[in-house]
Amino acid sequence: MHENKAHRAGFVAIVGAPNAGKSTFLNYVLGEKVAIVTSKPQTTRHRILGVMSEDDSQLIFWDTPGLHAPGQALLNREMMNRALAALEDSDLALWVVDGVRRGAEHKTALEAVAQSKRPLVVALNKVDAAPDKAAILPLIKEIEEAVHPQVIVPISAKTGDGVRALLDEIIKILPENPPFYPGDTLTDQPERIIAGEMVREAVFKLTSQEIPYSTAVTVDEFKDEGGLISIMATIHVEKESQKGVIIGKGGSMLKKIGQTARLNIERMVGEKVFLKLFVRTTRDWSKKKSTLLEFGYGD
Ligand SMILES: Nc1nc2c(ncn2[C@@H]2O[C@H](COP(=O)(O)OP(=O)(O)OP(=O)(O)O)[C@@H](O)[C@H]2O)c(=O)[nH]1
Ligand SMILES: [Mg+2]
Repeated sequence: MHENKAHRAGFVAIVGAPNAGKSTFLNYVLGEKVAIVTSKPQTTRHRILGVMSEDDSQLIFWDTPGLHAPGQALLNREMMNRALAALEDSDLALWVVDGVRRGAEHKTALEAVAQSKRPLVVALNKVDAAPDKAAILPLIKEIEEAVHPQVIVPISAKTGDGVRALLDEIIKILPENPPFYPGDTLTDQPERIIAGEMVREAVFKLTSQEIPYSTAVTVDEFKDEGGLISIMATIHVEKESQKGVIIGKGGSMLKKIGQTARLNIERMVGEKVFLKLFVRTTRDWSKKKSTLLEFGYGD
């Protein structure tokens, strides 16, 4: 720590519509994959803490589920509650906006950040994919007029473009505080939980329609056997017919899911992994408080 410069630290809630790139942003700033990322909306289901420590600052991020109109499903209401609670618990709201494509949820997100009393910073994401850079100027103006953020920074969470400038703007706003976490803290997610998430990510990437949204993963065993991590996990679906889709013809889909997840888990733990997957029908798990709790989606 430099003696002549105050140390700043605080909690930053990363909020925004589903698929805006919130988890991609968190992984980029941490330099590690702690949150799963897919091209499908509503990938993130709970809040994930990520800590970035520098000499004079500590940014404590909450990655959150995408803000959306939750409808009837209990899981989706829990997801919205997670995101709004993170906003509530933060010193600053970082609203991640998809700079290329905005769906109906853009308005839901806008309303939530407009209601929040936290200082607001906007990251206009995916500028690497914007076909016409000039087209983002009207969007910047629109957001400025609607929510009066302290600053709007165009970024690419994928390439890292603009991210340093964004972090510096955030640090300027954070209160003077000593660090809240030891400098080597990265996340509150144990490897065991991230491993389960990586199985869920593989399901999201390899299946379609309602299947990803009907899936939850529990890790039944996570054992370090000296040079080999042995993991047993269960993929829960809501209906018997979905079980067949996850298993696939002659077990081919389950095999693909397992291979995809295993490679990611091995990258994370830096060791060989043995991954055994089971598939189980837990009828209507996303609609019942008890199973949501059991699968880690409740309070
Ligand atoms: N081209 C481009 N794609 C991006 C960028 N950031 C994220 N993406 C892609 O956008 C998709 C969604 O990214 P996520 O990080 O999962 O988005 P999210 O906001 O966490 O989504 P939810 O968890 O569903 O709310 C993925 O396919 C990412 O690869 C970016 O800066 N540029
Ligand atoms: Mg996410």
